[in-house]
Amino acid sequence: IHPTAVRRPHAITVQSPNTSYNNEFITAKFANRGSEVTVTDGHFHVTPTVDEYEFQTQRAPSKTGLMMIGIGGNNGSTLCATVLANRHNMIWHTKEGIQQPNYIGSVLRASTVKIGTEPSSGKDVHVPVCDVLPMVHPNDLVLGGWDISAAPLDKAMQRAKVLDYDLQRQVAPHMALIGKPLPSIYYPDFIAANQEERADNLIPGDDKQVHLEKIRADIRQFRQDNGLDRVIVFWTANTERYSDILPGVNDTADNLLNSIKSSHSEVSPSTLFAVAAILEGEPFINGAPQNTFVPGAIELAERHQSFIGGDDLKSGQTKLKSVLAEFLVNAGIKPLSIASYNHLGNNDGHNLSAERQFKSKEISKSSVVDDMVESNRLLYKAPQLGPKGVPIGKGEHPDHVVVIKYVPAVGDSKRAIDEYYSEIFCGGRSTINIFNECEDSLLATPLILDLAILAELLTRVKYRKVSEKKEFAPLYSVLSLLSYMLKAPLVKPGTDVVNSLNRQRNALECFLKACVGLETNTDLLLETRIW
Ligand code: NAI
Ligand code: DG6
Repeated sequence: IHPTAVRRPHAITVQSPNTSYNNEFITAKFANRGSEVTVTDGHFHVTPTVDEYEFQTQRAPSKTGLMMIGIGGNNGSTLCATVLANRHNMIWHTKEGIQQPNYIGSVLRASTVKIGTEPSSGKDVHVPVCDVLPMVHPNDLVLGGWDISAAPLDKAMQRAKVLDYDLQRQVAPHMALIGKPLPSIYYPDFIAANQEERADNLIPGDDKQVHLEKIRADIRQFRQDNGLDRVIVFWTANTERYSDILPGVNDTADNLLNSIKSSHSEVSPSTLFAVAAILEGEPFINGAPQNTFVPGAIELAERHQSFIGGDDLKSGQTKLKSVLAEFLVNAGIKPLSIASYNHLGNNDGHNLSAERQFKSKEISKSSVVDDMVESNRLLYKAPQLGPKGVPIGKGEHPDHVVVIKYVPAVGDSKRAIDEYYSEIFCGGRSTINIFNECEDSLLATPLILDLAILAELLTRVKYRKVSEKKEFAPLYSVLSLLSYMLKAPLVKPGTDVVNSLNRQRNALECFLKACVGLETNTDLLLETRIW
């Protein structure tokens, strides 16, 4: 078995008065340190702050199902086939030789976190991220979901043309057991017209309230049939166009529920699925870029204390962009333009060749450098202030262009080309060009697994502020801790989006460690700097 797929018992015990264990829970005290800054006459007054919290994590992972909307697509079918290959420890032949299944590309299973140093050698000790807290093993996820295409999963896998033939051959009988996806809802106005011929597996009628009830019943049935404690509902279906945000329609939870009752045309399939999951108390994650989480959906999640996360899986080009842009800006170099081009030939590319669906993707791919630019007003001028000190526009910003083209011949193998053109010392210029070629669905699948497994974990974590002496409460509904895997992270309304990949990863690591009472990351390494 490949090390990333090995099943380990929970491997860490923290010996500290701040951390306690019983059969049911891990409870840990955590000091949340920060500082408050006020500015007077250009002078910054900084006051360190500290708030004491306690985290309580239920130790036993839930028996978890993953219901994917779009299960018959490239991501959905690849995820099912690779989990099955891992579960049955299949090996297959490729032109390179014998291949073993693994979970490479999963942050949880294939990357590590430093938990301290070994006293005698002073060497850092790293463990897999999934060992910090008890998490669901991906092999144990019960898989199911919906698709507007009736192709059974073995045929859907063939259609996707992602996996080697020898693996497809072996996994096909297992895929056939998952069978045909559940019928889904199809409102043609939301995805590209070129998808119509796929739509042969539909919940009949056009009554959106009836559709909502049917999706809710599907979730309940899946939970019951498989004896599940938790179902993660995941949108990995086609990218939809943006929904218009209309006062009285989708701006509040009640308006959204009424709009579903009256089958308002601006309620998208993805929002309907999100509402179904929220009302069932199950986490919903949006792996595509459209604005599924209209304000009414966010308010509904808050009202039901259900968990939501999104938007849009961040697999290759955007991940690299958030790293490179941060590197350049933090090095004091000024990107003047970032021009990103990609072409691909899978069904996602076909759908994105339509203008309105491309627009959704363009928006999510474009926001990724905003916080880096905003953090450095030495390089980029701040926006001018209007009346009452309100900023006008976003201020100076690099030119940022995103192009996507559909080239059927290359299938799932996406080509991404990026040019970073920057100002350097005393008027100089630097150009960095990147060419990346990758199997899109093989990058996306581990992200879907990580998101589902983290979402399940976060439903088991509760917190309380020590000074308030209240009961433990669930985390806030919008799971911004999932940002590392998402291009346009959804965050608590009114709070800033963090795009920096390093900061996103750091937040996740710090949170997991805080839940077991370990200090947050520090690279101070004081002992190596002093006598
Ligand atoms: P795909 O086109 O192969 O699969 C989408 C599936 O969704 C299709 O089987 C389609 O029939 C189904 N579908 C469409 N509307 C539906 C509905 N209302 N209900 C149920 N099923 C529906 O696309 P792929 O490559 O699997 O990507 C899925 C989504 O993930 C796309 O929106 C894509 O933009 C997004 N994404 C993919 C990434 C990747 O690297 N593969 C990365 C980032 C996002
Ligand atoms: C072409 O842009 C298709 C898209 O679905 C991307 O493959 C996907 O959004 C991943 O994008 P990125 O920028 O994370 O590689």
